[in-house]
Amino acid sequence: MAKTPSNASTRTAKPAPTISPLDLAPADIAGESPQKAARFPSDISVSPSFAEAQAEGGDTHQVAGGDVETLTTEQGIPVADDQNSLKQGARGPTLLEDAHFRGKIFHFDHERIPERVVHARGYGAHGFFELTESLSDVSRADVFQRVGERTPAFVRFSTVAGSKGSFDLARDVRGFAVKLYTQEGNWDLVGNNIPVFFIQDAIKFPDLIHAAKPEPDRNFPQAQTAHDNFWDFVSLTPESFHMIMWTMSDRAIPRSFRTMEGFGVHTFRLVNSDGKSTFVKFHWKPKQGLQSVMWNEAVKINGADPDFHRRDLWDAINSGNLPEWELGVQLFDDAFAESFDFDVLDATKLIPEELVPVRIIGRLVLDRVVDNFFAETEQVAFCTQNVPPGIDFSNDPLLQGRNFSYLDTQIKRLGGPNFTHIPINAPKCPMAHFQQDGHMAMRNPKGRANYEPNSWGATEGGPREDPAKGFTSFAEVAEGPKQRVRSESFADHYSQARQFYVSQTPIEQKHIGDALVFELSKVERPDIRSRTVSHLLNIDAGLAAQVADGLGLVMPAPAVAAREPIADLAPSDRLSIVKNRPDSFKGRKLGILLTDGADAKILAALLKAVESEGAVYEVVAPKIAGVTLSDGTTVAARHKIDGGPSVLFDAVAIVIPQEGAAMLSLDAPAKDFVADAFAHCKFIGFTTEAEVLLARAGISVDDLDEGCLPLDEAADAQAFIESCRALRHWPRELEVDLDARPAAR
Ligand code: HDE
Repeated sequence: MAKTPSNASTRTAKPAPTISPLDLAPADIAGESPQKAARFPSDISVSPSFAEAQAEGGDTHQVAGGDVETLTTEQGIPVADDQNSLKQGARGPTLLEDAHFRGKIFHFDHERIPERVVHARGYGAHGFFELTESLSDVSRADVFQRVGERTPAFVRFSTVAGSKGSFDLARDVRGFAVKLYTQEGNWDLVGNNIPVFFIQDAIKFPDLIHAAKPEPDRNFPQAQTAHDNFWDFVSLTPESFHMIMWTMSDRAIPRSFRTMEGFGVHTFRLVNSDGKSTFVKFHWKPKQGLQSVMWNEAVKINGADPDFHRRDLWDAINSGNLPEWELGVQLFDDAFAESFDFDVLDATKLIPEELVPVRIIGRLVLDRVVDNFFAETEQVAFCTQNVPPGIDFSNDPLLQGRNFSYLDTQIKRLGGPNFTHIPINAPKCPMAHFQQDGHMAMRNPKGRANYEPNSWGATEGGPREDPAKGFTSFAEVAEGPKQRVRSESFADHYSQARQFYVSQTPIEQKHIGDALVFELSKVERPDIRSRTVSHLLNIDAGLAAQVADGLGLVMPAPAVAAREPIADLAPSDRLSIVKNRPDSFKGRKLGILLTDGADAKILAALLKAVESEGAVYEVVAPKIAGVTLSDGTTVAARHKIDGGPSVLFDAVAIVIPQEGAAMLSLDAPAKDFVADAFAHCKFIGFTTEAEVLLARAGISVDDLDEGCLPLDEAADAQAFIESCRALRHWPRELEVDLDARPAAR
């Protein structure tokens, strides 16, 4: 249970140790800020009244001594006064001689580095990869040899279109970039949370990204594809429609980084010690299960907590609720590749798990947040071409293009060729080479020999190549005329888009249709809307009808397909989120709305049930100081009601007495709390007295469904939390949404 509010304020020079939000009393959360401590030194001359005012406010100036480090310049020179620049007289000009002042401002002026052109907004964490099944039969990669061995990892999740300061719940693809510091060099698996991509050839990437980003004349909209340029481009690029089905699905609005799958997307190769190659697709499967939010919810989360995903990851790791994924591989040979309906080199296609099962070979656990966001998350440099011996590329033209782009982009962003000297990018295995000098060189080769071959002998001559251990490319034979061409085998653009759509549950299909209607309703040009729907006709007539109806559009003719789509590909259950949800509320968050006089026994039972489920909770109350329960004990709040809307929680419990219900019935944010939880199909537990509030929020007794559970007595708490395992009560959506199609019922 949360603690009683504490008035103790801590003032230390070092940041306080990280603690779970559940452990925080309101005073901690409000943050008696350490920065406050050192604003004015005691020895500067300010008018007595001002100095007195500061003293009364409790400001103290902390100087070095005891445990406190001495502040220095970047040259290591101790600093005596960091509050005042050097002046000629108290009111005179600032002197150029003030090296500390100039050094500090100079460094500040250069604090920003260019943000990533794509995937600018991201969040990273450290962890490890542990091999659970050897892959030594198909790959010589050191990381795949010894079961039980752990390899350090750094993972960065991201959105694609938004800038660095954009919000987390954009409808967008999520980056899922993993750096494994293996004993034979860094392996960067720079993937996404969607297994296919918009385009087939890297030469179209700048066009795709230009079209998705804010339009160049007006510089909006930020972090969204709901605008003319994006839909203009994709509606002229039919190969994008499989990916469009995914980005319009709930995959593009995940509940958490922890509840997303990750995919290497391209076909790669594994190569064993005999030089034999096996094709591979990589999958990360979240142990937390798949889960997304609803679009209306996403829009509101972006306002209530733009950092929703990064905060979730930070809190989960710091509270010991360690996010975990399994690494799976789909292995196949040339014979399968030739028999498959599509080209395995085409990144707009996936291989259904029903055709090639995913073999689980390891697990990835994130167990440590970064010490410093800039040093680690911002400076981490992923490069698709970083693969150790035993892993190799296929000829996927998208992957081939990426292998150029990532190195190039790091040089621009990190300022020179020595970005591997930055700790987050440095391999954790021995390194020896003759590359030298350049900006910010940290570790030039020692000794006299900086070239090879040389005759300085084994100890002084430096490193030598190792034909047996070193990286050798798979000896694939490439032939054919030099030409700019798209392979005929890439020509089918709609069949897998349909397969994805028919693999969804009705409610997920509805969400795809709703998302298309939403996005296209933001498109100003009717011809672009119409052209988009003409492609949908090649995917599913029902979907096209839903979208045309939602837009009030006369149905266009179907787009001309480069190849006749296959209409009867078997549905794949693995492609649905709802079919792959966990049967647990573990790691999810319950929002508990309390007012003074709330039933202490019901609350205690609720917290016990939450704890035994492995879930977490946060208290929402009229005042941040918290509430006094029916038994006189006090409970701290995590949020004031308007700062903790129900969109921040997976389910809500409303534990309020009669007076509280009467009071909250007059409060718009409290009514929104309830109405949104209901509209977003959340499980709602409520005391009988809370019915007044529910009614005022527009939920009458007749509206109450199986997702609304009574909390009349302590014994009801367990059943309520067990119901929450279903995560959402989806049947409700068909009752509360005007856009609900009869087809979805
Ligand atoms: Fe990227 N991509 N990309 N991409 N990508 C970048 O590299 C690029 C593609 C992905 O957290 C950039 O360091 C091209 C597919 C992730 O730091 C840049 C093409 C997939 C991240 C770049 C693609 C991705 C990036 C920008 C078409 C999923 C973030 C900054 C051929 C498999 C990594 C940077 C991080 C970042 C280029 C397509 C995933 C510009 C040219 C497909 C997760 O180099």
